[in-house]
Amino acid sequence: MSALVVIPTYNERKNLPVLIEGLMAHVGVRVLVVDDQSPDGTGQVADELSARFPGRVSVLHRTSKRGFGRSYIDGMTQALSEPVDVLCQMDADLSHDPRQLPDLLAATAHADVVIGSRYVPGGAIVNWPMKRRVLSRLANTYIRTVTRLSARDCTSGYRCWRKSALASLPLDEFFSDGYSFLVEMLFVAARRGCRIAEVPITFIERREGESKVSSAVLIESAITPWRLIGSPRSAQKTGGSPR
Ligand SMILES: Nc1nc2c(ncn2[C@@H]2O[C@H](COP(=O)(O)OP(=O)(O)OP(=O)(O)O)[C@@H](O)[C@H]2O)c(=O)[nH]1
Ligand SMILES: [Mg+2]
Repeated sequence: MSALVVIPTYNERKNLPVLIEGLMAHVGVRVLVVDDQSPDGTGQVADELSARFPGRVSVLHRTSKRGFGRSYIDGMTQALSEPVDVLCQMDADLSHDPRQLPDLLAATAHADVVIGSRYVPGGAIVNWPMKRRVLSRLANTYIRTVTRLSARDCTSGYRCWRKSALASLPLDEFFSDGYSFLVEMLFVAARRGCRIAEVPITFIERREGESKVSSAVLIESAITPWRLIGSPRSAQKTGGSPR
């Protein structure tokens, strides 16, 4: 099975080489780094990694407005033009362990979308303060209640998609950017009949660099579930698999 992992980066120069090395240990795995002109020079570090792993690591240097969701839209659009079976998403901050990627990839045999989940049996979170744990739990309960999504971890950014499932999403119509971009992807996928599975992961709090979660991102997250159920897309129930 071939896989392409799309990784958005903003100021991750210390984390990215460790992550890429971990991913390169897996046969058939390639990486597309999507950098937003990081002031700390992550883009250059990514170029160096691309030279070190030719044909396996490529870099998209974005020059338009910075954004997590926007980076994924551009990265996924480029990735969809590549001949791969599975497209993956993960953070660059080493919160998502590259050693767990094979578990997610294997689960795509029976699902269109596989979530690396903190909230299924076997899942765990390392080094998060109680406040952060409570916030994440509350966010997931809120999202699940409003949107009726059944996944336990709707905000996890560690995911693998069968190419056909990702290709069926109208990425250019997405309106959200922060965490809620992840929720929007899942919501639209569920409405389109994608089969969603979760496999346990151990999420580790970042040790290097800074979180980019802002109050604007949190406000967007509170509004997005309502916006999703009110949008015409929520009526789209095509049924069956998108393949
Ligand atoms: N290209 C790009 N990447 C971004 C942007 N904002 C965040 N990222 C990347 O998206 C990933 C997730 O961002 P984090 O800051 O770790 O946010 P988070 O994981 O939601 O929050 P924490 O749990 O606090 O770390 C990381 O790889 C970031 O470098 C952005 O504006 N552009
Ligand atoms: Mg993070």
